Amino acid sequence: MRMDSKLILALDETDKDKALGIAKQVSGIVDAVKINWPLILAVGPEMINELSRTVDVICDFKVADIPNTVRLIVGNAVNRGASAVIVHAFTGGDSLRQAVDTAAGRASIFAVTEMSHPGGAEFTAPNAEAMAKLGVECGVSGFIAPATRPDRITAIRAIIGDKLILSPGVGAQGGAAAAAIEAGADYIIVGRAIYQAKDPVAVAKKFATDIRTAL
Ligand code: 3DU
Repeated sequence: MRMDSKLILALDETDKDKALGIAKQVSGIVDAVKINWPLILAVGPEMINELSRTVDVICDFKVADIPNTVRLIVGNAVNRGASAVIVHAFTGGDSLRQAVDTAAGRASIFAVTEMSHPGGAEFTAPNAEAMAKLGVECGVSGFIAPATRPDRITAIRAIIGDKLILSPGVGAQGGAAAAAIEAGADYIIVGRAIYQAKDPVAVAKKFATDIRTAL
């Protein structure tokens, strides 16, 4: 995954033509496109193949299952062209290791520590540090940490050394790109603020500028 703008588009648009159009428009600005169940369920898993021909695709499947099912999900996503897959860390070391082994250098595995919405403070936040430690032991490439609580990005950074932090929660959820970068995030994930904008290119450029300025 390249590291130019450090901006990742969360493409939760469920109309196929609109989704492909926005991805094409911003593909020169963002470093990757993250896709999630809304787009996969509305359009189909071939979106992974299609998008990955022109841009790095992160499959945000938040995989949370037994190792065998993790293997099947991660393997299918990677075979379709995913550059990275997001998994939950709370499933434990065997499932996390299985994700890393299945990706086997062909793709990155990012583990969710603490979720960005208010409910993320209930169960994920109190366990985030332990999940980050486990993720490091299991060899994941990086972590998902909340831009809505920048201090928590800093707490995770203190545990994971130079592993990557991808940070959602900017824009529609109220977080700010600059604050997340200053707290230690490597990439900012932005969805609705870009794909629902009248001018997604202008908004993406603005976020890229915010990130560059904060570095
Ligand atoms: O709120 P936005 O529209 O910018 O989208 C954020 C995306 O990141 C969306 O796909 C959501 O499912 C994902 N995400 C979080 O927002 C928060 C997390 O803790 C993990 C993933």
